Amino acid sequence: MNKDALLHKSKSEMAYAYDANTLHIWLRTAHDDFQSVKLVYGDPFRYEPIDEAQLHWVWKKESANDLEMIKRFSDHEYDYYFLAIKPEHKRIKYAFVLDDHYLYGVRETYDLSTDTNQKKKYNLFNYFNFPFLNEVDVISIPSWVKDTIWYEIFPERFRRSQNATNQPTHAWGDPAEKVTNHMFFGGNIEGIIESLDYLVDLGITGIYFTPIFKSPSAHKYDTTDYFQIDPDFGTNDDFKRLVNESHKRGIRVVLDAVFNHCGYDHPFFQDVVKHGKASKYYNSFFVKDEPMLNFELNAKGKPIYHRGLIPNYHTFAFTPYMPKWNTEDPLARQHLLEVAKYWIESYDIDGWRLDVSNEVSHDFWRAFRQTVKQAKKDAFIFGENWDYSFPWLGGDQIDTVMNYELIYLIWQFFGHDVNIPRIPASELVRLTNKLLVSYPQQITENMFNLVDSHDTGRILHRSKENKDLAFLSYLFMFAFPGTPTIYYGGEIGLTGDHDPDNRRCMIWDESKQDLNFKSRIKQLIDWRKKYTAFGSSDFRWVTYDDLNQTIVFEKTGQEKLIFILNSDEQAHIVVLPKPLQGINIETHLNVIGDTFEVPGYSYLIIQCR
Ligand code: ARE
Repeated sequence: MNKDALLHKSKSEMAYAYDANTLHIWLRTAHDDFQSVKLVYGDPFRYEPIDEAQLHWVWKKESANDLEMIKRFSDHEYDYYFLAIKPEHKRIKYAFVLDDHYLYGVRETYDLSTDTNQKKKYNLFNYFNFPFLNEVDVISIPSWVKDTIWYEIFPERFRRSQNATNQPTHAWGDPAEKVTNHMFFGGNIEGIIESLDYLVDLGITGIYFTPIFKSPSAHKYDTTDYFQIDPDFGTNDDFKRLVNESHKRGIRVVLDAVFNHCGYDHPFFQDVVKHGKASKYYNSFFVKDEPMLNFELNAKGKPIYHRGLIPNYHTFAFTPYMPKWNTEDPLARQHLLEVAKYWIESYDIDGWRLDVSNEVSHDFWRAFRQTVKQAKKDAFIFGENWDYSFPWLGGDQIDTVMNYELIYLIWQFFGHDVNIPRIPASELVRLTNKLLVSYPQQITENMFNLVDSHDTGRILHRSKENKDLAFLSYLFMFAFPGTPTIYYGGEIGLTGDHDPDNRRCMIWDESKQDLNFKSRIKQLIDWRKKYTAFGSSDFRWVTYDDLNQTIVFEKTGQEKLIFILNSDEQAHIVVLPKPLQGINIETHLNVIGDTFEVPGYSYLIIQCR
C-alpha cells in the first residue's frame, strides 16, 4: 500500500454536493494498489454515544452502506475512485475500506485483518464527515450553460457593416497579416447583427464579446465609460438590437467585465490625476508614490509607455494606461456594481466574463455575484483565470472559468509549437485525469473550453498551419467535459501568431474561406448536439501509446462513443484492450474488432450503442 498516494479531502472537490440530494465522493490511490475500494457511511455517530452496536456497524462488512466505489479514472500513477450517494438524512460520516485496510483520515489506515484491540477502534471515529447538506450551499450553474456552443467575438475585427460611418485607419482585411493593436478596421455592432444568421447556421448558441464599452484602443480593455457602447462600434440602441436579435435566434450574449482596472481616460482616474489626494476618488485607485505620473505624456496628454517603467500607481501589467481599481473602495465598488446591474437590467445580457479575475478581491466577486444573480437569477459568470481556480469556484463568486488549464494540455500534446515541449500521451492521460478531479463535476461540465483566444496564438498557427492536426485539437476540446468555444474565424481557417496577430479581420469572402474546414467544425457542433455522449461529463481513458502518440477514450451518454485519435504524422495501428462492435459515425460503416489502422493526424469515432 502506497500511503503517500492516498488522498481524500472532505468538503472539497473530492467530497461535494452535486445537487440538493446527491453527494459525490472521490478517493485517489496509487495505480492498481487495491482490488476492492469501498465507501462505508452512515448518519454521524458523533452525536450519539458510541456503543458496541455502532462499533460493530463500523466494522460490519455487510453494513447496508458499504458500497464498492467505481474506478472512474486510471493512469500509470493513480487510480481515482468515485461514488455518488443520496444520504437519507443529508449528512454522513464515512470512511473507506481498501482491501483489508480501513482509511479514516487523510492517510490514517487501520489494518482490519490484524484487528484485535477493541480500544484501538475508538480513535477511528475521527473519520471523514459531510456536515448537513444545506441546499443553499450547493454549487449550481445556470442550466442553459452546459448545452452552449460558444463563439468569441473581438468586435473591432469581426465585421464592418455596409452603412458604417466610423473612420477606420485601414481597409477591411488590409493588411491581412501582422495586424497591430493600433490599427482600426471599423468592425461594428451593425456588422455583427448582419452576421447573426451566419452564426445560427454554424450552430452557435452563445457569444462572448471582448469589451465593447467606450475606450481609445482597438481592444477596448482600457475603459473610459462603462455605460456607453464605443461610438466606433455604434450606439447603446444598436447594442439593444443586437441582444434582441441574438435572443430571437436562441443565442445568449455575454459581455467582458473589465473590473480589475479602467482606462487612463476614465473620469474617476483623471480626477485623481488633476486633484491628487484632494480627489474624492483618490482611494478608488492605488497610488503608491509621488509624482503619480512618473512618465512623460505625449502631445495628446496620454502616457508614453516604456516597457520596464513601473508607474507610481498599481495597474494591470505595469501598463500606465490601465490603472487598477481599488474595488474595496465604496465609490469604486458602487460604480462597478452599477455597471454589472445596468447591462443586465437595461439590455438583458445573459452574463459576464470577468477580465483578470484572479487579481480582483474575492470579497468584490462575492458582492458582484449577488448583484448579478439578483438582476438575473440564471445569468452566467465565468472568470479569466489561467491556473487552478477552485478558490473562486465555491459557488459564492464565479460559476466557472476559461479552461486554460486544459488548453495547455491540448497545445502540449497536439500542438507542434516550437516553444512548448510536447508531452507524451501518458502525460496527457495523467494530467487530464488530475484536471477532471480538480473541480466538482457541475463545474467541470460547464467549463468554458477553448483551443485559442484573443490572448493566445491561434490553434492553426500553433499546428504549423496543418488543418488536420488543428482539427484534432478542436475534436478533443469538443469531446472533453465542458462547453466548447470557437474563437471567431477559427472555423474558416483564420490563423495568426500571439496577440496582436491573432486578431486579424474576419474573412467574409467565401472564396477565401476554407469551407471544407468549416464543414468539419460544423460537423463537430452537429455531433455535439446529436450525441449526448459527446457533451457528457462521463469521460474515461481506454488506452494510449507513447511511442505512436495515439490516444483512445470513451464518452458515455445515452450512447457510448469510442474516440481513437492519432496525433502523429504517420499512420499507426491502434490495439484496444478489448474488441468493440459499432458504427463509425463519420462513415456510417460498421466497425468490429480491436485493431485499427488510423492515418496520420486522423481519428475514428465509433458509436458502440
Ligand atoms: C498588449 C500586448 C502586450 C503589450 C501591451 C502593451 O499583448 O504584449 O505589452 O499590449 O500595452 C489587453 C489587450 C492586450 C494588451 C493588454 C495590455 O488585449 O493586447 O497587451 O491589454 O495593454 C495575463 C493576465 C490576463 C490577461 C493577459 C493578457 O493574467 O488576465 O495577461 N488577459 C486579459 C485580457 C487581455 C487584456 C487584459 C487582460 C488587460 O484577456 O486581452 O489585454 O485588460 C500566461 C500567464 C497569464 C497571462 C497569459 C497571457 O499564461 O499565466 O497570467 O495572462 O500568459 O500573457
